[in-house]
Amino acid sequence: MHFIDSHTGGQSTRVILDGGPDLGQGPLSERLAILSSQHDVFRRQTILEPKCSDAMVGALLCEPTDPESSAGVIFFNASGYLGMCGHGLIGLMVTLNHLGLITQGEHWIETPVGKVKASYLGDNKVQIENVDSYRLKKDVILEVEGLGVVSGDIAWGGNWFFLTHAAPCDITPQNIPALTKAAWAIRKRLSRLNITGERGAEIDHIEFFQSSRSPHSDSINFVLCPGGAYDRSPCGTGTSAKLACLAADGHLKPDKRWTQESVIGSKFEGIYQRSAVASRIVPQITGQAYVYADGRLILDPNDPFLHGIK
Ligand code: PYC
Repeated sequence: MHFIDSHTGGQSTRVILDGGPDLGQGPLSERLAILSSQHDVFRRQTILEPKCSDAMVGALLCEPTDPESSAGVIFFNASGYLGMCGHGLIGLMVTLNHLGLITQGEHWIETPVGKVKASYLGDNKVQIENVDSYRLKKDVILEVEGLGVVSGDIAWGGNWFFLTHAAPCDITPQNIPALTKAAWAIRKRLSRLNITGERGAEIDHIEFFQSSRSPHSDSINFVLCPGGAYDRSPCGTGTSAKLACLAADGHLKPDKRWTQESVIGSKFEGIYQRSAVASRIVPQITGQAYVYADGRLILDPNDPFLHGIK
């Protein structure tokens, strides 16, 4: 299997270019259902240790259904599948440009949660127009062991997020273990209380915020991803969910720039327009990615960890 690795603001993406299972020609949501129900071994072989790491997001490149689209993609990680992935899409676009498969300008990329417009701007820079994003619930109150009362918003930005200012400590690289533990406790509490996104969807991303220490960004975040790894980037879908909350509260006007900084100091620029659907926004996220590896995965049937370390 030919793969290309890149990172977007420090968060890695492994694009698998060939060798994936036959998923048919249906919409990407249907192909994701086939991949997860019949070929999950593909995910485990390509993203779990020892071939990869918990923090990485995999991106299976697929033929699009519409000839007007440049590509289709299914995102996955060490614990399962993602509807959309902002940093991953930026990584995919830079990878496709690196391979000479796309040029500068606008492209449509098909994902399991809808078609996303992505523009390659040159100099490793990509702007994505994410799926419609919205806040589902404001000020959800939880009692969380070790943290006390926590209040946060539930929002959709291509994945489901619980966004809160209730970080137990400063959002700094030194505090990543404490932030991870606290975010995990919130996630477990949400699940125990059966607090979900729409149609019972699990809220599998927890996002802490605090005001920025620098004049070059508006806010710093820490995002816990579904498998327990933290997002090194400011999280494209998480920034979209944040913009949806800011818009719903009237704290950010359409077309006004928001700079989101990650716990390791990388940045995404976000702006939004109002969607045609009431109470929803169309977020645009801009970031940069860098390709750092081009290789082949070898699947040796004698390898005792061929299917990854669970
Ligand atoms: O950038 O949307 C994102 C993302 C989701 C999980 C990791 N990164």
